[in-house]
Amino acid sequence: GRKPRVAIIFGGRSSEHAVSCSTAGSVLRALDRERYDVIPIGITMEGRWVLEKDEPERLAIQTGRLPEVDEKGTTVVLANDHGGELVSLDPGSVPGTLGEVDVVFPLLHGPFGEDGTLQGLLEMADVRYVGAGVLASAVAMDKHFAKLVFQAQGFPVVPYTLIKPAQWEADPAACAESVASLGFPVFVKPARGGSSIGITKVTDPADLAAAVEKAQEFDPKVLVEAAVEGARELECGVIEGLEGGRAQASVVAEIRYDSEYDFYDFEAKYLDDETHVDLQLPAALDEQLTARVREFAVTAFEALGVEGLARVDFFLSADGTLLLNEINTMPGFTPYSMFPRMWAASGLDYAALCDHLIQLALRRPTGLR
Ligand code: G1L
Repeated sequence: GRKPRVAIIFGGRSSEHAVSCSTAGSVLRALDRERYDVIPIGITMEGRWVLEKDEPERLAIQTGRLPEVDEKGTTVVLANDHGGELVSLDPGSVPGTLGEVDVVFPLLHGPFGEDGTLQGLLEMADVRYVGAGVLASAVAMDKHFAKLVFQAQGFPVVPYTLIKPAQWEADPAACAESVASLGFPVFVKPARGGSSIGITKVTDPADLAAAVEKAQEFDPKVLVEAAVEGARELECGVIEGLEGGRAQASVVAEIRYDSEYDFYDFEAKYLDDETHVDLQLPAALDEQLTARVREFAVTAFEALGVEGLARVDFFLSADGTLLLNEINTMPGFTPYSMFPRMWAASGLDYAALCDHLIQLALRRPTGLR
């Protein structure tokens, strides 16, 4: 038969537009054209869907230039494999015809992409897609709801308090008091945000208000988390098995920070020339602890009902307790990002990883599952 048609969707109305474009460049480069017909679809900063040229090089991040979806591209419409039209997001223009798409590889960050909205659109249109479904995407995206679900399922999490905009406005002193009960330092975070944007470590209570207001620029809902003293930060990659077997865990990695960086923030990740993080791959852990982390990662993946892939992040406290910090259903996905690197170290290289994810998506039924 014909080759499966894979639509890579990237860009989007997000602060991480350029990261998404560059990730799409890597995925485009990795896909075997003997096996797949590849359709690159960009979403412009304004939200228009356009057909992009298949030029991975153009999408790479180069010094002095951030890649971006071409505003002048032809508006596109997707169709599912039985002729149904997905959506015309730009009703004013005459769309180009794309034909059928067998599977979508969504490379979008933040609101309208990572949070389950694109997944919902694809579900309604009967189009298969790579990665987590609506519910798992939405829950994983919202650090507050993720914690509620983790706690309800008995996973230990880092103590936290939530600050909603109305509470902050009505009684900042009460909010500060509930934060103080966590003990300082704390991390102040937008509840729904990727890549550590808007996060501040607060050591002095006097700096709390500024940190909350900064986080509120990215999300009205703000989460304040205790800093776990002496904790090590561990990550594990999980992918669904091909033959319906249990999900698989990658080797475990540890992240350590240069003293001037308190956490793996956006700047440390993407903007600085030098690396301020020390990644240990595999992490120096004994066999038993490694096994515990991997087992825990798979259990958490299954408990949240994630499909496809996720990066599961932990804290290992000084007394040996493993705390579940985050499940990221759309982890950094360039060949240099943690998730692909953990899988490469586990014997699955970037191209094989992309291929595995597409095969999983192609085999997945549409509708309730
Ligand atoms: F489709 C997958 F595999 F589920 C997927 C989708 C998106 C994996 C990883 C990502 N990651 C990203 O899109 C990003 C973090 C690079 C955003 Cl720009």
